[in-house]
Amino acid sequence: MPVIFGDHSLDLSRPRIMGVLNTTPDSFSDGGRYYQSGRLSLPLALQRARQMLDEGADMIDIGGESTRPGAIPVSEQEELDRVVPVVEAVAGELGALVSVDTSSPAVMRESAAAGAGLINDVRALRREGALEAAQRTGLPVCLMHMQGQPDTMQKQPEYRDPVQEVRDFLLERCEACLNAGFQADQLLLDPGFGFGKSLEHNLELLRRLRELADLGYPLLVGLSRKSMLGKLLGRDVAQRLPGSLALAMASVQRGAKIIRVHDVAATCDVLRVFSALEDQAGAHSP
Ligand code: 8Y4
Repeated sequence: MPVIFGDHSLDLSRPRIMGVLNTTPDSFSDGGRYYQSGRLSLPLALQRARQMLDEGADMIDIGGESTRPGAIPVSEQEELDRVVPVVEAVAGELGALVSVDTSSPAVMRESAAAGAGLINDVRALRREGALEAAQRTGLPVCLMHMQGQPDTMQKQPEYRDPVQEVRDFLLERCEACLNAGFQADQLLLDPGFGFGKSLEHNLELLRRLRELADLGYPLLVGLSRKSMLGKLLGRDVAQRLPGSLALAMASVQRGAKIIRVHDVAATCDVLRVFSALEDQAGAHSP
């Protein structure tokens, strides 16, 4: 099942890696990594993108808004200034498939013009004008579930049945997209691990991920280094790689097709082991 991402096509019959590239100065896990003298450095961001591609990333997710509680809100202009040059360079100079992590219609439009191949919206195109803007780009979109708003979503997350609520929400957003002119093969779904969910909610969503994979849309998951690992293991963000790899394996075994990660080389090994187990022949080459 090849999926068309702008100028790129990706076969999702085996799971793929999305490498995270944060252009925010205040991201929890890697904030400000590509800043020099208080300014985003395009060469540093490009170097990191190139490294992730060398390590086996199939696409690079570029974001300019931090969604962590307490993060400084970013203006649309600031987000454009951060994201669009990086999208243009990673897509243009490196020829890579770029996913743009944004909820802003202007960032969607300008990133598509700069060569992005996927819109990754943690708000599932609910912001004013986003549905229309995304549809007009012609690009596929990843629709993510989030309960509440970034600032307060982890205060008291509550569900009767998290899998049912996430499924109902995602299907409602699919319906809105189809009504706005998207084709079904342009939609990807994501349960939004950590976005308004307790540890138990996250674990149940992962345990029952197959129910979401069975909806028929490719499933994207982001579990890398997240606080569920902090809660489960009592480790800070720099010590979460083994836990992240366990979650990556668990998610692909339950049908996830794109894994959003910070640690590309290590996750690539996990996917190679998984694919070898799935395959009847081949796929064991180094
Ligand atoms: C440590 C590291 C602690 C990372 C928290 C985090 C997702 C996503 C994010 C996701 C999709 C994050 C943009 C949050 N998570 N997009 N974006 N799915 N589609 N937190 O799960 O990585 S940012």
